[in-house]
Amino acid sequence: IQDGWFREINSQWPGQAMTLKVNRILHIEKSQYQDVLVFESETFGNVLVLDGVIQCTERDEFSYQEMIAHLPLNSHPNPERVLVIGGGDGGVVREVLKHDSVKEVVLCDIDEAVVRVSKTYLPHMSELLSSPKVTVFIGDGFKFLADNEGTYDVIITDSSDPVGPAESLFQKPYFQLLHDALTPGGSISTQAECLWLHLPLITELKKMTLTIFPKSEYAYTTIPTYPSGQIGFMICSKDAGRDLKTPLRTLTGTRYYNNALHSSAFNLPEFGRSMLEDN
Ligand code: AAT
Repeated sequence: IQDGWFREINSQWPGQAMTLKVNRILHIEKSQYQDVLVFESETFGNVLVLDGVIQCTERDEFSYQEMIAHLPLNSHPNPERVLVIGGGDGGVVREVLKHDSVKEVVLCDIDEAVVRVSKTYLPHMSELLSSPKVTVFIGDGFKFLADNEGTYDVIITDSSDPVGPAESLFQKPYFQLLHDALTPGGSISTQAECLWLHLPLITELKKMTLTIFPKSEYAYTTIPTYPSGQIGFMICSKDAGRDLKTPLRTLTGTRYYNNALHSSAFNLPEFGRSMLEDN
């Protein structure tokens, strides 16, 4: 933070940086895993930053949390048990609970500090972490999966970028664990970065996931405070016949997601489509 502005300078997006005006700093801490910062911004509400990277703001978080959750859930015929890896702010759990079929949600974030500060400074995201349907587990998602085979209908990986504690969550052994932790016909979604910045990474993710899952697609959302204003997800299913692009139910209470957008989120601009589909 310099002269009252936070700048997101990082080698993962060289030569550019989102800048937000700071009203006041609410919390600074060095946790066991990362630098944790929460500030009140002038126009985006409270902002959570880990290792200098924006994780969410109160104003635009819904576009990411809704899409990463509803794309896999609303294309699954009957999601009952759901696991969220990362996402300690609770925003994705809030979205998962909008599905009436869901009986149980487990959240596994590596860092208790994220859950703790979110309960204080991001109440609209964290409030449903106390729901009787929700269990919060603090630990590494990679290890958690290895202990829970054949258990979940949908697993959502709401993870930070592949530099830091989330590095392993972008690699093949993790996707094999995800596959094995699903029930038959289960689906996953994972945070899969930005078309404008990370096309080689996304291309690799698509190729790698197709060696494990019969179905794998990249879909995206728009969001002002993530790098380049766009972020996507790998959506994969164990069921070769699953149509991931067609929503099966109509949800109420969303602000970004709707059924038309569900299908169109898979339509990529030509520079992305040709890399991902023609290779
Ligand atoms: N919904 C907010 C968006 C996030 S949060 C990412 C979360 O992943 C953090 O709370 C972090 O503590 C957690 N995390 C990181 N590594 C692991 C791990 N190995 N196991 C479990 N949880 C982990 C993502 C923001 C994306 C930013 C885009 N630039």
